[in-house]
Amino acid sequence: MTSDSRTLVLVPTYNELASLRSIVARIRASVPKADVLIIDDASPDGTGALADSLAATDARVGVLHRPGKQGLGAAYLAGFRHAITDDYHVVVEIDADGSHNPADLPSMLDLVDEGADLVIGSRWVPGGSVHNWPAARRLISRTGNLYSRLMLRSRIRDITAGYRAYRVPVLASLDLNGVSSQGYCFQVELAWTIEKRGFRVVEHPITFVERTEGTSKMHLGIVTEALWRVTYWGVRDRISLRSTRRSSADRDAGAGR
Ligand SMILES: Nc1nc2c(ncn2[C@@H]2O[C@H](COP(=O)(O)OP(=O)(O)OP(=O)(O)O)[C@@H](O)[C@H]2O)c(=O)[nH]1
Ligand SMILES: [Mg+2]
Repeated sequence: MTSDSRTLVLVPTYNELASLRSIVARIRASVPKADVLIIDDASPDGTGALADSLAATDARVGVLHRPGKQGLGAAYLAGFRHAITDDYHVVVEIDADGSHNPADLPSMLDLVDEGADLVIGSRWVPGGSVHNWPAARRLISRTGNLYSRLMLRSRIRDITAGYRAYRVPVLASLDLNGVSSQGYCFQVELAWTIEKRGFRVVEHPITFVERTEGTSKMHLGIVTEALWRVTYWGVRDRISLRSTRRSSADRDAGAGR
């Protein structure tokens, strides 16, 4: 049984006029009891106006207009605050470009019902796949995930994935004001923080389909942000682990004297 009630599906948009109507219809069909919040950063192509018209004809659809493009991370943080304030049980992240199939949502929500704190729609676990990605894009994703896993000592296979369901009280327990990364790195930071806190992270295999409409907002800055932040966190954790070990060894030696 899927409890899609008290679920808020966040759909961040920047210039997604071509795909927004279809993705919202597919989400509504897949999880009819869930609410949908479109978070638009003043898209110049009129996505915000389309979002308003979708909301005007469907009480389960709402729109959060933001004054300008501030990045995916900032858009999602605004959506999370909304989910916390309005007392939702589960909050979902999904791209507006059709890369994530809303038909996966009932299974992902079932996993939350069964006890997962974070469910990641994963391309890189058995059963998961990617359609229509050039070899270079696959390589970036696979290498970035492997590097993050090793640096952060994480068990998550697709830590950069943007298709997710979070248990809202878990998000509420985090210091969201302290989350500062933006693109893929925003996803890495949140998943890693949740995993480190000992919450239950489950990966659900999905087929990711490259967008066929609109243009990607991915750029080199997003990749370099992830690279330097993951490196910084990994090195910082190793240094603090080493100094913790050293001070407990000193303490033990002192006690043995
Ligand atoms: N509100 C808001 N949404 C954004 C922003 N940047 C990206 N998005 C949305 O975030 C989702 C993911 O962005 P994409 O451009 O598809 O990025 P991607 O999926 O990493 O890259 P591709 O695989 O090339 O499509 C889409 O729904 C975008 O419209 C932003 O600054 N603000
Ligand atoms: Mg995309």
